[in-house]
Amino acid sequence: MRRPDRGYEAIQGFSSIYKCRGEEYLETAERRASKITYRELFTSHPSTFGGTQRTYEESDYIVLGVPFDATSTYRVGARFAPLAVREASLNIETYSFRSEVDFEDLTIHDLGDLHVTGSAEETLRRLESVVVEVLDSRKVPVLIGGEHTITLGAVRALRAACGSEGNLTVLSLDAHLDLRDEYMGQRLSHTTFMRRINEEAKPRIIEVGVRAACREEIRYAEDSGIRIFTALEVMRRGPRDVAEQIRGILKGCRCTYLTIDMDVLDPAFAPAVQNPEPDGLTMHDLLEILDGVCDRRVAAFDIVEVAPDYDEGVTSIAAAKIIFEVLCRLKKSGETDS
Ligand SMILES: [Mn+2]
Repeated sequence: MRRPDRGYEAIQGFSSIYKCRGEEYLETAERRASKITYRELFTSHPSTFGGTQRTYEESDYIVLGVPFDATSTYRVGARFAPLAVREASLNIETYSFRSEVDFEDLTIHDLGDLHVTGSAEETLRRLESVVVEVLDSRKVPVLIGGEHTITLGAVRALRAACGSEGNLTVLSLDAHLDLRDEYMGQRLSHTTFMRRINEEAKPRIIEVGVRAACREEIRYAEDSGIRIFTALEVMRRGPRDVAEQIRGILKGCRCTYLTIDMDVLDPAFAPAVQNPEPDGLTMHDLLEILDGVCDRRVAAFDIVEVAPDYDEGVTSIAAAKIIFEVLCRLKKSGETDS
C-alpha cells in the first residue's frame, strides 16, 4: 500500500510509530487522517532488521543475511546468525548517544537472506551479483553473516565500484589474520579469504584487534604491507589513539570496506562466535574505534561469525547494537562531512 503523502510507506513503519508513542498515537489527527488499519499498527514482521522496513528505492542502507558456514572448522552455526541478529535488533533501543542519531530515522530495507549453497565459490558468486546491484543503485550494503569467507564476495563486488587500484581499503576488526595460503587442503575458507582478497583486489588492508596468527601469516602480512594493530596495542594505547592512527592511514583512500568479525571482542562480551579467542577488545574499545574511523567513505560493511547456538542472547544483541552504531555514525557523517 503506497502512501506517498506520508513519510512511512511501509506497513512496519506504522507499527514502529505505535511502539514508540503508544496509546496517545491512536487519538492523533495524524493517525485519523492516514486511515491506518489495526493490522498495520499492531503487527510487524519478526524477521526484518530494526523493524522499520522501507521500500528498496527510498532506502540508503540495504540489509542482506548471508547464512553460510560451510567451511567452518571449529564451532559451526553462523548460518543461524542473520535471524538471531534480526530478532535481537527488534528488542534494543534505537537512539545512539555516540552519534546523536536515532536509528529509526534511517531509511533501511531488509532484502532477506541470500540463497546460499554448499559451494563457497557459488555462494560468493551469488553474493557478489547481489552486492553489485545494491552498489549500482548507490546504496550501502549491510551484510549479516555467516562465516567470514563471505567478505571475499563483497570485496569482489566493491572492487569494480571503487575504480582504479589503490582506492579501496579493507578495514578488518578481527582476532585472526585469516592470511593462510591454505588450510587443511582448502584454498578458499574462513582462514584464507583475506589472503585471497589481497591477491585479487590488492586493496590497502588494515587488521585491528589481532591476537591469533601463525608465523606464516605474520611474515606474509609484513611482506605485503598489511597494517596490523594488535588487541594488546589497542588496550595499551587506548582506542581513540589507535583510531586516530587508522584515520591517518585512510588518508587518500576513496572507498572503505568495513568488516567486523565478532571474535574481535573478548569472549566475555561475545561468547557465541565460531572461533573464540581470549584477551580481546571490550565493547567500549570496539565502538570507540568504529566511531573514530567510520565516515562516508564506508561503501559497504559486514558483521560475521556469530554462532547463536552458543549464545544466551548477548552476542546477537551486541552484533545488532554494533550495526545500529555503525549505521547511525555513517548517517551522521553523511550529514556533517565536507
Ligand atoms: Mn576471526
